[in-house]
Amino acid sequence: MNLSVPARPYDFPLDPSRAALVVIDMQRDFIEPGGFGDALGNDVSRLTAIVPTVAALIALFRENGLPVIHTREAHKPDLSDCPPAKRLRGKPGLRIGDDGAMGRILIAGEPGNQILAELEPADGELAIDKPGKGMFWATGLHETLQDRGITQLVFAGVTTEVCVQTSMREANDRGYECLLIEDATESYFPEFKASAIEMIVAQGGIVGWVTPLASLAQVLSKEAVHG
Ligand code: TIU
Repeated sequence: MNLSVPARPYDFPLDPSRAALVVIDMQRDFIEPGGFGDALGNDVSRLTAIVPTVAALIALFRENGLPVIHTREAHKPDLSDCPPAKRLRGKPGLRIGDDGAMGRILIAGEPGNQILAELEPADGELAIDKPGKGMFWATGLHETLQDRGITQLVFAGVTTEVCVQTSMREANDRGYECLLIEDATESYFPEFKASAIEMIVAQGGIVGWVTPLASLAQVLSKEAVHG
């Protein structure tokens, strides 16, 4: 049964039996002071501020028995999955694989690569390492979602215009309906977040739908109460 979630550019027809939440890259290196994002000169406080909202969104899915998927932007320690075109774009000393304040930058298993403790994946939840900006590139995630009958993806995480938007666009091309929770995503650049949201909902929802957590929570909480 579809539930109508108030959203832009029009109501999102949520089918809880086919939906999953995807939390993109809420990892220490992008969000915590002293991490990679901070070292690049970004204001990480903008990203830290959404953590309670992302936690509430995850809790909403868990309470409703709906799947939650987590991603990390992570490369293998030997960098065999990091093309030079990606690695060499960074500043020397602050490149992927270099030693940072929280271990090697964007390398799987390093302290900075961990998802924030407050948002830790629960037992049984899928947590995938992705070497690209998008969550489908070199991850096998599409096949996993198809096996589970998932056709709708609700998005949260960072950053809005980079890994979140790329993942939504990749999802579009694979046939998923995408809903972005606007207060559970953030960018280091407020104007980029605002532009990304407008790009997503433009032209009748060319990339997908956007709504605040409260709109989704109101609909899903009613569903949890009334079944
Ligand atoms: N996760 C993600 O968005 N990776 C980035 O590198 N984002 C930036 O905005 N730099």
